[in-house]
Amino acid sequence: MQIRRFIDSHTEGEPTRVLLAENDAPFGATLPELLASWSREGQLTIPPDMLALASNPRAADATVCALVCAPSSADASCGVLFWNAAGPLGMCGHATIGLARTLSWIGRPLPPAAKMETRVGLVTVETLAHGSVRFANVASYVFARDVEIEREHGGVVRGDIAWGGNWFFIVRLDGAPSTGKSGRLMRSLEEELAYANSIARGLVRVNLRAGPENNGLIDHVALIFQPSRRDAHARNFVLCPNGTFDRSPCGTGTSALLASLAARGELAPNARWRQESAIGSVFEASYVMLESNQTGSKFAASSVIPQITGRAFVVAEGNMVRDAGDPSQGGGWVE
Ligand code: PYC
Repeated sequence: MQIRRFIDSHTEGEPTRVLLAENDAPFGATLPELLASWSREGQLTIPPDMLALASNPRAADATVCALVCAPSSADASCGVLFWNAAGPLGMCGHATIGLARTLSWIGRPLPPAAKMETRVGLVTVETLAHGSVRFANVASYVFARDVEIEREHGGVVRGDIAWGGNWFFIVRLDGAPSTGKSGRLMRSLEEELAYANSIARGLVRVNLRAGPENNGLIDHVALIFQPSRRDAHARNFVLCPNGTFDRSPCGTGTSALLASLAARGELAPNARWRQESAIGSVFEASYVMLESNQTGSKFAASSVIPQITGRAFVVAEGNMVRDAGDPSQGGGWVE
């Protein structure tokens, strides 16, 4: 697959790069066809030249690519595959918002209550005024509560493992009732990055796995703090598998937190939750309980459907240039 056209946006500070075929059309392959062609022995691997589109020197290192393709389901408007420099993501909330905004910007707005097919399920997307987009995420749930992990270099942290379209290890540092401790504010980005990394390495060391989705890989860490804004309920710092932190409040991370709050009886269905990000931007969120007729063996009894609203802004568009002499074209810098 040759990628030329790209459109860059940011959602509450976090970059998205939308990849389209010629004439701004979706790529012709359906999402399952694309997944099959990029999978070996059931393992999805993003080709190196595609990973290269989400990393230095072609993109900011926090970039998530959103490749738009044909849906396989009749009730979906498009399919989308998300990845960052480290590999495929399941869902990506900020990039869903960025994609919807980008499609409006190129004159191909999604229909009202459009369904988008992702590799982990259908999401429903609503384009609102002033750059805002709302989406209803895939069913989100808590896999395990109060799991203790030894951090790299020592010290034990306790967290919930929850699915929000990616797997998260959620560490509450906000002094919520469930922790019984007084909370704290976020420290510097460098300190929280080091702290989150020590937890991520602790998870890898014990090879802790979650439920069946995405092979149970717990590849995101969400630290939850007291908010710095009076109009937010909590602030987060989300470490992504590419080693960067999410500048937005993280759509899938907020979804996982909502599932945890719901499971702990700390947030009622339909109650408003304002999630502040590491850089101070905000998503507005709420959840409904998953209707019982949607409950299958795949979902825990207390699954929720999170609904998240944020703003995205298009910042650049262009064409990728391939130079056969460029040592970085296959990803990274290859001597
Ligand atoms: O918004 O879900 C999200 C997300 C995941 C990784 C980066 N952003």
